[in-house]
Amino acid sequence: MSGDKISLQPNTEQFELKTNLQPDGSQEVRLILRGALDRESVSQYRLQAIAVDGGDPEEYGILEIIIIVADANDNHPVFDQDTYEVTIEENVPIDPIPTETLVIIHVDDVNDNAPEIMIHTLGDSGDNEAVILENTVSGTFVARIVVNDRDSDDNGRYNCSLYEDHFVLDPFGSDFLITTRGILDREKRSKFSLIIKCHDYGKQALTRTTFLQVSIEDINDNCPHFFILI
Ligand SMILES: [Ca+2]
Ligand SMILES: [Ca+2]
Ligand SMILES: [Ca+2]
Ligand SMILES: [Ca+2]
Repeated sequence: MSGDKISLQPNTEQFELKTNLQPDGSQEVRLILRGALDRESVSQYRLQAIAVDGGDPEEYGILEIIIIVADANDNHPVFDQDTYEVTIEENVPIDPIPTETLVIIHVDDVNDNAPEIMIHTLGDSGDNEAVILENTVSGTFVARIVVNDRDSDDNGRYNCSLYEDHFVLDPFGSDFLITTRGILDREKRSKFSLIIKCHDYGKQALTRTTFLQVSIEDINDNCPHFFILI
């Protein structure tokens, strides 16, 4: 290749040819790598080293150069799905997720809320106090119990109970109603303190207890008695 002009085709940023004239007049040709290769961008280069002599007519020779870029483990793990779904329990701190992909996190419910109990009574007596007249029929409305449990599924399902012989608690839709059982006589007993207990159905069930004061209002149902002292 003495006296030849050698060029590389096509021109690339990555490669160039360097020629060194040897003592015997020949040229040593080296292919020099100028820039970093990225196999993920270009995995193969097809180049031609074209040598042209100085003759007339010019003669030329072509050397095909195929460069195959070997893989280096220079990438983070590649996700083979667009989205990943993982399940964690709520209330657990989430570690940073160390790569760029869409992660959908389903939060498993933990039973961390006890049922909340709200009592609605008639009149102005206040929510934890009901007033009913004595002698009203059995089944008279005393209070409506509204329960809310912020958890989901069984952790958020609930039931309530009431232990008091003179009153009964029944489901009413998702609420509960407290009504009288039998006829109440103020002259026998004028106040009741009802204990309402609600629990959820979580594996570790949570309960909440609240109280309702029921006052029995007097009506004039007793005639005066005469005591004759002899
Ligand atoms: Ca919860
Ligand atoms: Ca709950
Ligand atoms: Ca009475
Ligand atoms: Ca009375």
